[in-house]
Order: sequence, then structure tokens, then C-alpha cells
Amino acid sequence: DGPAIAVVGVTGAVGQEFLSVLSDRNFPYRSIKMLASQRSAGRRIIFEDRDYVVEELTADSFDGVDIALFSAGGSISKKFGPAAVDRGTVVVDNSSAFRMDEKVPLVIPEVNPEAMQHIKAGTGKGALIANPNCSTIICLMAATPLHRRAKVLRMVVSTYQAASGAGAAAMESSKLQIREVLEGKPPTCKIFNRQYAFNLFSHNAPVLSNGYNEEEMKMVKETRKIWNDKDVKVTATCIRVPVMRAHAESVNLQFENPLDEDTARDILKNAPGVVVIDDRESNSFPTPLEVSNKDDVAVGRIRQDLSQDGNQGLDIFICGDQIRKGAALNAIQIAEMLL
Ligand code: 2RA
Repeated sequence: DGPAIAVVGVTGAVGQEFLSVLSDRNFPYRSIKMLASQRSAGRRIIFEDRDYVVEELTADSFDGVDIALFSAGGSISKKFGPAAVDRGTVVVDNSSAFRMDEKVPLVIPEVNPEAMQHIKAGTGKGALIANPNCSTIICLMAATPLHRRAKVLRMVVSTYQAASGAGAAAMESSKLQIREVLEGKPPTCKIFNRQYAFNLFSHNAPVLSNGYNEEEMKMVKETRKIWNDKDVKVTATCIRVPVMRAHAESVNLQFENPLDEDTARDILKNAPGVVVIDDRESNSFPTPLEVSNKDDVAVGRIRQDLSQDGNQGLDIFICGDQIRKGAALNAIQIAEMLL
């Protein structure tokens, strides 16, 4: 029989998506614990026709738990992740807390499964595995197959990030603002302290001394770790846009070896977890709405970068569901590899 699992942060947007994905993929758990903060403890959850009560998260919550899926913020992961590992639990952490820890694998199953091949659940030996940032996952799902063929020397990413990345409250706030603006009322700006409706703005993550925000530096650092390539040049500009739950990303790639657009398109058509939507005739390319609630990342606008010589460069456009492949699905694919 399967593993005893726990979902930490079960009432949040990603926590709820964990449950959807576990069910969609018939994950073979033998038991499941619903864990959240004291504020949510006691809430009832119906999951797969069974009644659960949300329990308050404590270190003892992990006694007998084989796999714990965390998505409750970095401070909760730092506080309870190691305690769970001490109890023999394998923690799949969606926060940024341990992503750059060199002892912790940072994994996209379709990209670098080898990084976690030494870890299995149910052995009594706990471990930490980090889920990359959503915008990194979505970008690398498409960029990696091309990198493997022609070796990316430089990657320039512009993201158009959905409200879901800032949580369920941000999704509600952005809908409320649109209603308010359409009714001629002043928008309620609780979550981002600025108008979101009919607007866009630089990602709300803190800006660092080098002028990049934390979201952009995640793309830079996580790409180098996942590709195990400390020399690849990466730069990013992350923007928050009034879209519900799917990120869009424009990516420019400079290769060491030539890669023509037709070959690139074929590579992407055969890449796991990727669909190509690239019809110039009908001007049909990926959109956030059509990838929402879907597993696959969609790629289009595949074209030679005309600013680079000899097919050394490509421009592509990617859309992916931030809550699903960007968080919950990727984490559960990692959990499946632990079985
Ligand atoms: C965002 N990447 O979209 C973050 C969520 N983890 O804001």
C-alpha cells in the first residue's frame, strides 16, 4: 500500500491544487493529513468522498508521514521542514526557503530527475526536495529541450505573471477591482497597494541592491542550479499582469551551436509536458486562458532571432498554469518519483 502523506498549507490556492492533482493522478496514498495554521484548524474538507478535519500544523504532525507537500510560505517551511525530515518524512517544498541550499535538489521532473534519484519515500530516512519558482518551471520546461540540443549561452526572459502567484486573495482582489472600476468606484487596493485592474506593474517582490527584484533573481539562480551550469547568462524582467492563474513569458535564447526554428519546433513538439501552439497563418499562439487548469506548458512564436547571425538565436513565447505546473503538479510529479 502507498505512502502516508501530508499537505501543509492545504487551505491556500496551491494547497487546494495539491488535492485536485492528487485526485486527478490517482496518487496512491494510504492516508492523507490536512495541515494548516491554527486559524484554519478545525475546517472540514471533503476529499475523494471522505471527510477530513484540518489539523493545526505542529512538528509532531509528521510522525509516520512518508511524504509532506509544503506550500505555506518560506517561514513555515524553515520552521517545520527540518522537523519533518528528522521524523523520516521526505518534504517537497514549494517555498523558496531551501531552493539554493546545495544539499537540497531543485527539481523539474521532465528536466533534471537525476538530481533526486538518491531519494525515496518510506525508507525512514527523511529528505528535503525543493520545487522551483513557478516562473522558472514554466520557462525551463520549454528552454531546456533546446538547451540540451544547442547549449544556451544567454537567456533573456520577460514574464507576464498572473495574480495567482500572489495567492488566492490577490485573485479575488483583482476581480473586485475590475468590478469597482467598471462601476466608477475607486478600486480597493489592499493586496498590491495599487490599481491592478486595466493596469500592470513591476512584480511586487522586493527590489535588491542590484536593481533586480527577488522574482528575477530566482529565475537567474534557479536556472543555473537546475541546468548545473554556473556560466549560463540569464537576465529577467518580471511583471505582474491582470490575468488570473497562468503566467506568460517571452524568452530570447542565444546558443553556442546553430539551431534553426524548424528543428526547434520539432524538438518542442516532442518535449514532455509541452504543447506547441504556433500558427502564423491564423495568428494563433499560446494564451494564459487556454493553458489555465491544464498540465502542459504551451510554446509558440518560435522564430529565428534576426538580431543574431547563423541561427545562433531564437525567440519563443510560453504560457503555463502557475498553480498547476508552476507549483502543485510539479511537486506531485516529484512525489511520484519518490514511490
Ligand atoms: C509569483 N512566483 O508569481 C511567485 C509565486 N510563487 O509571485
